[in-house]
Amino acid sequence: MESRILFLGPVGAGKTTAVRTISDIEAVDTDVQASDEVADLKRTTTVAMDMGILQLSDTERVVLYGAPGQDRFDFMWEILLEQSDAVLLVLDHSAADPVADFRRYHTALMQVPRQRLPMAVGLTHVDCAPQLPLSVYDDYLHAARARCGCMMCTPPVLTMDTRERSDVRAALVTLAAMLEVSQRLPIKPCVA
Ligand SMILES: Nc1nc2c(ncn2[C@@H]2O[C@H](COP(=O)(O)OP(=O)(O)OP(=O)(O)O)[C@@H](O)[C@H]2O)c(=O)[nH]1
Ligand SMILES: [Mg+2]
Repeated sequence: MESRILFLGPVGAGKTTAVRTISDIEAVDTDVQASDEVADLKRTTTVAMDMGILQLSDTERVVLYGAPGQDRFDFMWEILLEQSDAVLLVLDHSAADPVADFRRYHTALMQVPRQRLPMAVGLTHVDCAPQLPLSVYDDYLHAARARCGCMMCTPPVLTMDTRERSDVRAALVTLAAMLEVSQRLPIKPCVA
């Protein structure tokens, strides 16, 4: 059996790192030297996609896709979402306005055709913003839950350092459980 997970989120959140960290094969990436404002953040950036494979057993594997974070490549989202069974929204908690990033990506994901994909949020770089409590996302999540409490509209939020295999694995286990539930209990159309 094969499941396909997409890592999606802003530039520098850690999507390529996550795919590299957990993949059992050498991950394929399309990173190039960063230019413009991205170069201030990091050396390279993804321009098309990342791909890796996590082999769980002889018959079970997870195909891992990483999307590019730059807005100018956002046409890739829909192509990759079409190929995916579940999404991990990877957000940099130390970014200038991580709650706005959460709102922007979550709202966009709710609007794409395969909007009912199981989704979880992985907050990275928490170590870089020790002063910022994780409760900053509460108001947004409470408002989302008031509109619709289904597991896609109100996704579980985890912290992760994408350089750590155990953290990436924990996020994938969460998504695998959500996928299993969504396959056994078809999700009712939600109101959001
Ligand atoms: N301090 C810290 N660094 C992290 C953490 N997670 C990832 N990183 C680092 O942050 C950087 C993330 O870079 P990428 O993985 O290329 O980011 P990306 O999301 O693929 O970015 P684009 O392809 O440009 O959209 C890497 O240098 C990682 O080593 C974390 O939790 N804490
Ligand atoms: Mg990348």
